Amino acid sequence: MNLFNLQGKRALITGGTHGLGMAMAEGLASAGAELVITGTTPAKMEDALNHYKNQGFKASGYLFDVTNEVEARKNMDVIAKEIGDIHILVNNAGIIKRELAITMPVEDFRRVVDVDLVGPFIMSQLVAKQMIERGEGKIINICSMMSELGRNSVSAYAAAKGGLKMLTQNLATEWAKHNIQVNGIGPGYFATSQTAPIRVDGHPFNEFIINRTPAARWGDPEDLAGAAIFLASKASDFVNGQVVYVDGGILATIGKPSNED
Ligand code: GCO
Repeated sequence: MNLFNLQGKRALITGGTHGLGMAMAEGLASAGAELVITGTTPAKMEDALNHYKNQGFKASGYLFDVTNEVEARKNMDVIAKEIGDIHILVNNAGIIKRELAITMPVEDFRRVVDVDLVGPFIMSQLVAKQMIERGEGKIINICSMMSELGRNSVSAYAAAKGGLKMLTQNLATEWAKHNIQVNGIGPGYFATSQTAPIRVDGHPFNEFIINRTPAARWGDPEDLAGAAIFLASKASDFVNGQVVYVDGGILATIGKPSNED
């Protein structure tokens, strides 16, 4: 179990106020890590910090937009002074806009790429500076099924998440010599607020996903904790530039006709 112990480590989770970010943060904290959470909504941050503290986890929160380089740098300086070094960075904050490519406003496309791809670059660059000085660090980029597959209406998201997979490989290439591991987690279809609109009972997508997933269910956010702990811990010290897909088997299969068992 020592391999997975995160005692004495500090993990920063962007967008860790809810959803998958929160589930991964809880996983890391249960393995011993101290949490630093970023978000953009004060009320959500307050609820999240209460939620973490009620479970006995050590957590602090900072409000800033990861796409704003100046704000991100300022906050990272404050975090370094007030809290200390970050050992584990989870680039989790992300958005999706479901719009057909033919009519999608370019400004919507840009915003998705900004949050889902440029944000992780900004945060990785800021945190890697202290990781390089220390000679160790873990960066986990939250990728997606859309790092590998396309789907109607998610062109910006797929472009950004595909890019995030390649950013993962590139940062791993550049920083491995500093004993920094940069890996990704690619969640399959999970029950979160982001997928709520396509999960409602009777929505054709709900049935489609259950049929498309060999495990025949939506992922539960807690399903991600194991991969997060692994990639944040000593257990993965020679794993670099990989994306671990936690998808109930989706990427392993071509799928099946809806009338097949
Ligand atoms: C969609 C979904 C996905 C998920 C997830 C899949 O509309 O297809 O929202 O894109 O958010 O990232 O891995």
